[in-house]
Amino acid sequence: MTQVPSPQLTLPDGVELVPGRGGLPAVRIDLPGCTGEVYLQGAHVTSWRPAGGDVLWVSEAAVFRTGKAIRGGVPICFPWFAGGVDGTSTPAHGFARITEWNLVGATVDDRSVELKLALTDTVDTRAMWPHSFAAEYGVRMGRDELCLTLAVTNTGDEAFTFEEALHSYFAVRDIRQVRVEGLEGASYLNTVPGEDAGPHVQDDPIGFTGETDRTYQGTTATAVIRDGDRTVTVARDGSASAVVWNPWVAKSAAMSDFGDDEWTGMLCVETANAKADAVTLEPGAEHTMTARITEVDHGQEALIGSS
Ligand code: TA6
Repeated sequence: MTQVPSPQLTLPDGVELVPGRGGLPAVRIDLPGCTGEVYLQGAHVTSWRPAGGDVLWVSEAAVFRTGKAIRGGVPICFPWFAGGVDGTSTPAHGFARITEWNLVGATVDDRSVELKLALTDTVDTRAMWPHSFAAEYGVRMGRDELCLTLAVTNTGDEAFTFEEALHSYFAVRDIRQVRVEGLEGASYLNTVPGEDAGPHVQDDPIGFTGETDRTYQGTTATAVIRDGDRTVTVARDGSASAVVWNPWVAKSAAMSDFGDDEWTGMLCVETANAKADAVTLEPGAEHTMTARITEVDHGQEALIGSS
């Protein structure tokens, strides 16, 4: 069923609901300070362009089809991460990213747009995960920051435990030159097949010399992506896990919706509560997780400064 904004919802100037790629409904944002795009399927932010290029990365081979996760942007992983705590849950990363959310709010101020999208349990979701819930996703997009907030409420009469992740794909110039700072001292699990799972402690800033797939646990630290003269910052509230992923050569080639040579231009730094950091909600309780993403392009700043 193709969603339409809630009947009483009037979209402000600069915000329109359009047929996106593959005909999937998308909210297109065009403000003086930034442009962006959010698909109703998965409440999936696929673009945030505050000034120069897109801060987010989407594969050229991404498939835009009902029920297929979009390869890139910010997929919402809920109510489990990967295969879930026991590794057997399907679909991978939960059903939220392949289910259509309702657009329930859209407001614009002089600096940003705020969208509200909602997802509640259905007979289909209960068949996969037998719990009643209400999820609300806030997307605040402006020139200075992309702020994503996922609030989950237990609307049932029994406690439930869930995992969640804002699985952010960031565009980088060359992953081999990138460093991620801020997670030093944090413990992580290594999920690269065939490697020592750990736990390990992150001693230094993270560099990339091969497939990297790490779930940092018990850390609320801000991650800082150093990409040449660009800095992308991922600050987290209500999140105790951070996931860092680059598929490198072999895994990129093994994914049909990921170009074989695209691995050099992307990096996932995800805001999450996964594995040991899964969240338990009593009936009526709510949990909120927020990612606050900023980008500074020092080269662009210098250019503007010199003009
Ligand atoms: O977040 C890292 C990860 O769990 C990797 O192991 C890899 O599977 C990635 O997510 C992408 O998962 P997807 O289901 O979108 O192909």
